[in-house]
Amino acid sequence: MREPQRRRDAEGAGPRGSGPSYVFALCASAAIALLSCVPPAPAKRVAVDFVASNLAAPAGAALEQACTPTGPEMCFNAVDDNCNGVIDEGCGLETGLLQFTIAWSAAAADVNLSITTPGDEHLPNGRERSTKSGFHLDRDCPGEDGCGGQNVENVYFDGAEPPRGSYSVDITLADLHGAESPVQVHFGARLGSRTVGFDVTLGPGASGEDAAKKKTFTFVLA
Ligand SMILES: [Ca+2]
Ligand SMILES: [Ca+2]
Repeated sequence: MREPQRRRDAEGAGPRGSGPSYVFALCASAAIALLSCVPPAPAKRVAVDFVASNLAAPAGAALEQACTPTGPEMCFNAVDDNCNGVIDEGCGLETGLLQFTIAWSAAAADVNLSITTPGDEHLPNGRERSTKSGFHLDRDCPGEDGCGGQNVENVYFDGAEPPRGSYSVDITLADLHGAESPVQVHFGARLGSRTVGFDVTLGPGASGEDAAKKKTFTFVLA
């Protein structure tokens, strides 16, 4: 007698679980999810009247200068996946004519992104996260900036005329905090209407030398 009872329950569960309303709800939520992960309209092509040259990746890193679209934009990987000229758009990161982004998956590791502008401004500078010329650090991970285990740091320029001259962008391993060494970091840069990037590994190195904890990207804006 127990067997038919169980079967009836199972049959009863079927229509509730796979009926039209369930399918509709599934489609609706899928549609909403799709909407929220579709990137906003392609970045507006803004007039860029500067040229970035002398791009130099750190020793041992291969600079990717040609963007190859791989699909919709993915968040928090510091890659311009859809090659629209903006890194991680639609993910809550700010962007501008210049944008520098690092992403790393070692949750505990503290990696810092910092830049030195042609006017010898340093960002960040102590607790200061903006420069007079218009650069801002909009995320500091890991920490209280909504990192949620997806470590990203992002610097962007919010004006129309970025300072001309030599830039230096440092990627520094501040503290492993128990993470395995070396730490893999992806760096992406938006330079006007194009994006470039490279992968680096940061670690204390066999002899503990500091050089292996800091990698630098340089370029000149003219
Ligand atoms: Ca993009
Ligand atoms: Ca991305």
